[in-house]
Amino acid sequence: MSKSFLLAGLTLLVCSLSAPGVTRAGNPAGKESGAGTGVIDVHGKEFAFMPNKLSAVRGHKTTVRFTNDGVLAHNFVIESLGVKTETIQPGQSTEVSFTPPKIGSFKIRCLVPGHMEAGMQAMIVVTSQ
Ligand SMILES: [Cu+2]
Repeated sequence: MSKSFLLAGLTLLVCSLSAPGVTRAGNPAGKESGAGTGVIDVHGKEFAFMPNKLSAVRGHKTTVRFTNDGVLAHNFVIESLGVKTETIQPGQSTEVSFTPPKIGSFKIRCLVPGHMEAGMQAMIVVTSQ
């Protein structure tokens, strides 16, 4: 008698456990559309970029929105891809758009003298899809 009672309890447990999973699967996070918009938010300060590893897709237009969270002027440069923002002051933002023509890993730097050497560098990985 206790065995069938346990079985019923287990069945109930399994049903209640699987139900939320079904709900989640039917409701994909609609806000997570980074791949579609191609806009990457990058923040810079002394002396780092955040995030310090970006990704992009070859042949797909990518926009970087660079915000200066620091107390010095900074810029965002990917020399290998010909990408360069203006040097912006603390609290400012700027955007740069580009379409990576090749796959690979490319260095991102701040070209204000001394900043890259102090650690203000990052990477962008361009993949084929
Ligand atoms: Cu800098």
